Amino acid sequence: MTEGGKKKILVLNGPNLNMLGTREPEIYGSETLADIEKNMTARAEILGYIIDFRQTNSEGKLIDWIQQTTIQQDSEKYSAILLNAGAFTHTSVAILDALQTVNIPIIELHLSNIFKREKFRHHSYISPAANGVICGFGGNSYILALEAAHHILNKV
Ligand code: CA2
Repeated sequence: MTEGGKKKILVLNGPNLNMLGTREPEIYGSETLADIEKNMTARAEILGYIIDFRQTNSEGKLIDWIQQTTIQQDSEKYSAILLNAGAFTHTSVAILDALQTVNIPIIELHLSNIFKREKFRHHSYISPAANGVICGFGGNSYILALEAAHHILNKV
């Protein structure tokens, strides 16, 4: 919760998502990650949240950020994690282990519909730790994930 009384939501983006909007628009859409952050921040403001939006290409950094949510002081605490782990979704037991120590809602999200794509993308190591998964709606997956977290946090 921030000093202004708003809940904070951590939005984590994994490898290569910094390249959004530069290629493969037929799969990922034409929005950049900055566009997505802007749209999310606008929606979050209406719903009464502060968004902390981050991207890294490093698996270790993602794990550090996830771990920090479990050790933060009250004033710094996050209310939910929204996670697009990129390709680590399909490879990382270490991210699953980190998520399993978290006791706030976790929404896994993807821009593309991973089930419509190559078979190796059909399996997610991280889904068992998530409250739910949203995929296939392009940049709008982020807004839908935020709405999902809002529903969980407000039990509506
Ligand atoms: O659909 C998603 O959001 C993914 O998490 C994106 C990952 C992919 O490995 C997952 O299977 C599904 C890849 C992100 C890379 O995005 C790029 C976008 C444009 C140009 C280059 C990379």
